Amino acid sequence: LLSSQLNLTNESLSKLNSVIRTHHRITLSEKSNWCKSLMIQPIKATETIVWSFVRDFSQPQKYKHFIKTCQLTSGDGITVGSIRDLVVISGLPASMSKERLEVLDDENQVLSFRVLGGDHRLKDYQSVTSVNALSDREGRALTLVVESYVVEVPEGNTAEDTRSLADTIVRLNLQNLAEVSVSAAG
Ligand code: A9S
Repeated sequence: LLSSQLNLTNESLSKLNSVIRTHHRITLSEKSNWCKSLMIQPIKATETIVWSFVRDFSQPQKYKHFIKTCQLTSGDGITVGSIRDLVVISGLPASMSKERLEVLDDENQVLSFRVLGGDHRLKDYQSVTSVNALSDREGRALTLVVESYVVEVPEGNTAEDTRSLADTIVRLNLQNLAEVSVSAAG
C-alpha cells in the first residue's frame, strides 16, 4: 500500500523487497510470546545525511527525543559489541536502558541493536534500521528508512499493548529523524 503511494519504480520496489528480505528478516525464538513490527519512513534528504544520524550509536538522542543522555560503557560505538547506557526523559514508564550494538554495516547502511537491560517493559527489544536510496516514477530521489523490531511481551501484558508502545516510539523517532535530516540538508 505504501509503495503505491510512494510511486516507486519497479527497480526501487524490488530493491526495497530485497532489503526487507535480507536485513529485516526476524528469527523468533521458540518462545511464543513475542511481537514484531516493521515501519517505513520516506525522507526528503540524501541517504548520506540520514545514515549519518542512524549510524551514530553513541548519540541516539540526536533524533530519538525520548533519550536524555547516552554514555558508551564498552567499545567505541562503531565496533559490534559496543554498549551504551541511556537515560530516558521523565514522563515515560522507564528511566534507563542498556543496549548493545549488533550490526553496523556502512556498505548496506544497516544498524541493529539489542536491549540488554534497564527498568522498562521492552525486555529483549531488538531492532534493525536500514537507509535506502530509491527513486519514484517521476525520477525523484527518495530516501526510505526501514525499521523492524521484535520484542518479548512481558508477563501480564498483551501483545497489542506492547506493540502499540513500541510502534508509537519508533514512529516518533522516525518522524524526528526525518525532521533533523531535512534541517541538516539546509
Ligand atoms: O530506541 C528505539 O529505537 C526504540 C524504542 C522502542 C525504545 C524504547 C525505549 O528506549 C524507551 C524509550 C525507554 C521506552 C525502551 C528500550 C523502553 C521503553 O519503555
